[in-house]
Amino acid sequence: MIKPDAVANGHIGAILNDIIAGGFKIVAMKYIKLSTEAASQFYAVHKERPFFNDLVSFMTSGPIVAAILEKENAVEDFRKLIGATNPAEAAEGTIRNKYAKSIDANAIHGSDSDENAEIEGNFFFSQFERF
Ligand code: DGI
Repeated sequence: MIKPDAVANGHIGAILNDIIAGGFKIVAMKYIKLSTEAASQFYAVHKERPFFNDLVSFMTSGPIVAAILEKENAVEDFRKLIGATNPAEAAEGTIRNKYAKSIDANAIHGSDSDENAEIEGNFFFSQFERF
């Protein structure tokens, strides 16, 4: 997901360029705005955390780009490409280092396992939306 801050700041094109240059193939993509219910479901794993309400209101504050990406070793390589959750700790040249401003508005989301990539892909896309 390209998050609302990165969309609002005009970084969709630059981020997609970095993703494609990183060797990822776009299998599915859409431009949507999450409802409170959808964002709460997507981040349900964090529902007991103190930042949950802020996270949900941020994720529903504007449109996002959701995509399914394909690559050998995709999960690990994508997390390397996006950098640490906190942009202040994200390595030079990573997407969060270049385009994120804070830990809550951190520009991009990447799945943290193959299993979650499957679950999150199914959250956004039907079988007819993947190529
Ligand atoms: O997989 P990540 O997005 O890198 O990180 P995550 O799954 O641990 O957390 C999901 C999102 O929740 C993260 O992108 C930003 C937010 N978050 C995580 N930890 C904190 C946080 N937000 C705040 N304000 N404080 C945190 O400690």
